[in-house]
Amino acid sequence: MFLRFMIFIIASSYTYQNTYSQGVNRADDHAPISVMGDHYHSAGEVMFSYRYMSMAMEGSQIGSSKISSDLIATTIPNRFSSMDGQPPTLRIVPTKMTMNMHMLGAMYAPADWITLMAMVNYLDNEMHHSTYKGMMGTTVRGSFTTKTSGLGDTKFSALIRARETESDRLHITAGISIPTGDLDQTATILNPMGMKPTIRAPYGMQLSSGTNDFIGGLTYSQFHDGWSWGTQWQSTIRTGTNDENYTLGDEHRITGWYSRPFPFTSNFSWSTRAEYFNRGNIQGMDSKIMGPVQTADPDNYGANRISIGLGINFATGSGHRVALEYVIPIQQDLKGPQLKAENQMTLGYQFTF
Ligand SMILES: [Cu+2]
Repeated sequence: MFLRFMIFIIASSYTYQNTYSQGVNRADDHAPISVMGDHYHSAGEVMFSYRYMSMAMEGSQIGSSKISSDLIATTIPNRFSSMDGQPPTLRIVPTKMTMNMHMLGAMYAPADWITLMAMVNYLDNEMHHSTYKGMMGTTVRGSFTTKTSGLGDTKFSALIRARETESDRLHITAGISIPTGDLDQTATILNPMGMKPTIRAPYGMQLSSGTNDFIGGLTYSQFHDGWSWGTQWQSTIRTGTNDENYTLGDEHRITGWYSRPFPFTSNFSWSTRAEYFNRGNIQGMDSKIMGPVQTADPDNYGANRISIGLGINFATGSGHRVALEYVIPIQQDLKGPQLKAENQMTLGYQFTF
């Protein structure tokens, strides 16, 4: 019995050591699944991937303080109040939002030093609102849900290998996001007077930035026996102004993760991760987006967020990978009122050959 146990231990740790150098066999060879462009490939390799990301938002904040729907409806000024029929305060309040994203990706390395990456996105957004009755007071007239969906923006990047040793890697990401998504999505709302007009959906429900955006980043990862870690900076810089006369805020992310293969098998690994995210406000304005609602104000989009994530990666060793990561914000500072993030789940499948 004891002997059999010892043989098992030795055999397992032998396999463990054997698959230990970085490569397709080690599950933590890739970063947690929500991290984009985290790895490159060897010359001739092709990878296809599918990711599903779902983000939930609920309740509003100004800065880092929560604010109730009643308080928004009775005290926060409506920037369009000087226009005909517009109430003085924000009488329509978003209560909840879910953003679902399906991402199809392809990677190909024409040479060891460069990996090309393309990604197509399909977005599916849903926002719930409460509408308050008339110009003042806290009587709720009703609620309504708006939905938008369709193709998002398409991204092309080059991942350039800057350093690779037995135990660490560094690469540069340079890419562009092409505005293939729609900027003119509409939604039927319930207004404070009880009418149900169909109008242009707010910025956060549109499917595109409408501009060509530059993507830049750096990724470093280091591998040890029994653990690995990595860090990535990535920014999206908008260029110019879109057809509807505005520019979304630039986005910056800095993240770091720590991963460990499971005992006795490097096919599974788990990870913890921390991320800092910053997004600027919208510059300019779409003249068709207006109303007594926080999402119609381009000044309510800036955000600073610190999140932590827990993930699991599985690699078969024959080129298939499945991974899941769950992320929750631990601190957010929002230009607002703005809906606060509650959680984000990403599930991914990758196939390399
Ligand atoms: Cu890949």
